[in-house]
Amino acid sequence: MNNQVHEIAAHCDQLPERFIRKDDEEYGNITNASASSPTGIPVIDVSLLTSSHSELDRLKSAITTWGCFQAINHGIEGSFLDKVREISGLFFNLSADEKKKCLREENDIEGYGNDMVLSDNQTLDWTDRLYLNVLPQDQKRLQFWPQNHTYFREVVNEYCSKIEFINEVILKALARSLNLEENCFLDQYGTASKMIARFNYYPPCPWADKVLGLKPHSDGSAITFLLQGKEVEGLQVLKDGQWFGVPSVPDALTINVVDQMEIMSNGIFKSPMHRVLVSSKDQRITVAMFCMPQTEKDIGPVDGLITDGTPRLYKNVTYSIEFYLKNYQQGTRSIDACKI
Ligand SMILES: O=C(O)CCC(=O)C(=O)O
Repeated sequence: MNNQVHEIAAHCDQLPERFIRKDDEEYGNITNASASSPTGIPVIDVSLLTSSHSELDRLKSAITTWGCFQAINHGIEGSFLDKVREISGLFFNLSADEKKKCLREENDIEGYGNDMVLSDNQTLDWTDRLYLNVLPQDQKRLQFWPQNHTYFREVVNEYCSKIEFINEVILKALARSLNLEENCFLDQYGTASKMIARFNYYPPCPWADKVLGLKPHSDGSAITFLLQGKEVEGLQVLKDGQWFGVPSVPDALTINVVDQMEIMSNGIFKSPMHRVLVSSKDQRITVAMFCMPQTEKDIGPVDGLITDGTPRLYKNVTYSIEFYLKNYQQGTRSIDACKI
C-alpha cells in the first residue's frame, strides 16, 4: 500500500518525481482560461429530449462545441445522488487494511489502486481509485468490492440500473439529433453492453501546482456520466485551445460524449479532452460511470452518416480497454489510431 497516493500525501515531505507533470507534455502549456467560460458548459434538460426539438438542437450544439453538458432533470433524485457520494466517501474512509482487501493485482485494472505503470517515463496521476466492472452482470468480480458492505453494493447496483436507463435516453436523443433512426447507436451496443464504475479520490496535495489529478485524456467509453462532489471542483475541459473549469451543479450529472461515439458518429461528435487539477487543501471524490458497447464487438461509423460528401473517417474497431489504457498512460489518444 506504500504507493497509494493518499499515503504519499500523508507521509512524504517531498513530491516523488514520477508525479511531476512534464512541461513538454502535450496540452501542458495550453492557457488556463478563467474558472469557467462566459457562457458556461451547456445545461440540458433530459426530461425534454423526447418532446422538444429545441432541446434536441441544444443537445447537438452542446456536443459539437463542448463534447459535454450538465444534465438536469435526468430522473435520479438528488437524495439518491447523495447516497452515491456517501458510499464513495465510505469506501475511501475505510482503514488502509480494509481497502487493501480490494487491491488490484499488478497487471490488472480492476480493484483499488493508483495508476497502472505501463512505461518508465509515465507521469503518475495524483489519484487513488476503485475500479469495478458493473455490467454485464456476469463480469462482476466481487472480490474487488468492499466486503461486508451490503449498503455499498445495493447503492452501486441501483445507480447502475438508473444510469443504464439514462444512457439509453441519451443515445436515442443523440441519434434523433442527427436525423437518424433512434436505435442506430444502441444497435452497436450488442447484447452485453459494458459499464464500469470508477470511484476517484484526489487527496489534497501540498504540491498542487506540480501535479495533475488526471492527465489530459478523452474517455474510451461511448458516454461517461460523472457525479462530482458538491464543493471541491477540479475538472477542466479543453475547448478552442483553452482549459475551462466544469463547475459542480447541484443534482446535475456531467455527461461526456466520448471516443466510441466519436467513431460511431463518424467524427460529428468530438470526444472532449479533459483533465483534473487538485487542491492543496481539500480532498475531492468523484464517481465516473463509463458506458460502452459490448467490448468483444466491432463498432464503426453508422451507415446513414457516410455519404459522398462525408466519407468514412474511422475504421471498424474493437475498442478494447487494454488498447485504450496503453495509449492513455503514454499520453497519446487511442482514437487517433482508429482514423483512416
Ligand atoms: O474526477 C473528475 O472530475 C474526472 C474524472 C475523469 O475524467 C475520469 O474518471 O476519466
